[in-house]
Amino acid sequence: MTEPVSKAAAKPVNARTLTEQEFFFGHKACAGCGGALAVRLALKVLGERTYAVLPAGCMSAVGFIYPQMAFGINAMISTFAGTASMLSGMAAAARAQGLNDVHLIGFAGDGGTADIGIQALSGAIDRNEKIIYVCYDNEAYMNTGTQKSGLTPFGAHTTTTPAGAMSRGAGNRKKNMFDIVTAHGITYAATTSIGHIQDFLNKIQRAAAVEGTAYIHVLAPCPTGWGIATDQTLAIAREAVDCGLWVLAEYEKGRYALTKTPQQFTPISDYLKKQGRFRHLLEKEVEEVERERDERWSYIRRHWNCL
Ligand SMILES: Cc1ncc(C[n+]2csc(CCOP(=O)(O)OP(=O)(O)O)c2C)c(N)n1
Ligand code: SF4
Repeated sequence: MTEPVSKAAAKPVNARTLTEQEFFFGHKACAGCGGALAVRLALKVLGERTYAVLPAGCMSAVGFIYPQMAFGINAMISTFAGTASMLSGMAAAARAQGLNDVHLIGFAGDGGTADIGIQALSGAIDRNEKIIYVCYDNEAYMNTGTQKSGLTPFGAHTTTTPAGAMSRGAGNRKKNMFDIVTAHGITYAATTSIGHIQDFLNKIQRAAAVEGTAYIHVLAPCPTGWGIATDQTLAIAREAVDCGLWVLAEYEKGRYALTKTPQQFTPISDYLKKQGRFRHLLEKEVEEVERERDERWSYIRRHWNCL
C-alpha cells in the first residue's frame, strides 16, 4: 500500500474518536443511501462551525423538509449549477468578516458536478477558493428518477439509456472528474468510497486542513438506482474498488498517490451481476468494461509514478 501524499492533521478521526453528535439527522433518504452516509460522516469530521451548500439533487431533497431541516449546522440549497459559485461567495463573506475557523462545504451529486456544475467548480479551483467540494457519485441523476449523467458507467440501464432491443444501456465512458480537477493543478483532490469509511474520514480531515480548494469524489451507491438490496451499499462500494473499477487516490502538489492498491482484481462480472442496472449485459460487454479498467490502470501506472 502506498502512503498518502500528506498525513492528515493531528488527532486523527476514526471510529473511536468520531463524535456522537449528529449534524445531519432525521432526513428522508432511502434506506441504505450512500450519499446520506457521506454527508453525515463528513459533517461529524468538520463539526458545528461548518456551512453547507446543497444543489438540486437527492441530498437537498431529503435534507430540507419544510418547515424543518435535517441539518444541525447552517445549510442552504443552491441552484443546480451553482454549488461552487455559492461556496465562493461564502468564502468571500468569511474573508470579509475575518472568519478563519469555519468550514465551507458543498455536497453535489454526479450530475450537479460533472455536468451542470463543472463551470463554477472550474472557476473556484482557478481562484483557489478555500472550500471543500464533495461530489457524492451515485452514477446517475437519482432524484429525478435515474437518468444517465456524465458519470454513469458504460452499460448501465437508466431511464434515458434503457436496456432493451434498441439500447444496451449507457454507451459512453464515465467522465474522469479526478483527472479534470487535477489538470487544474488543484490544491488537494481525492477519490474515496463510502465502503472505505476510514479512507473517507481521512480525506475529509485532510481537505479541512488545506489552504485552498479541496475536491473529494466519493463513490456513494444508491440502492434504488443501482438495483441492490439496502444492506449492500457498503459491500458493493468496496467491491467496486476490489475489482479495479474505482480507485482510492490523492493528489497534492502535483503528486499522485494511491491509498489502496489492490494486489489482484476480483472478477468484474461478480460486481456487475449483483446490480439490477447491469443484469442485461452480455459477456462481450463485460469484456469491454474489463478492457476499460485495464486501460485506466495502465494509464495510472504510466503517469502517476506511485505503484
Ligand atoms: C437547472 C435545473 N435543471 C434541472 C433540474 C431538475 N433536477 C433536480 S435534481 C436533478 C438530478 C440531480 O442529479 P445529481 O446531481 O446526480 O444528484 P442526485 O439526485 O443523484 O443526488 C435534476 C435534473 C433543476 N433543479 N435545475
Ligand atoms: S434515490 Fe438513491 S441517492 Fe437518492 S436518496 Fe434514495 S438511495 Fe439516496
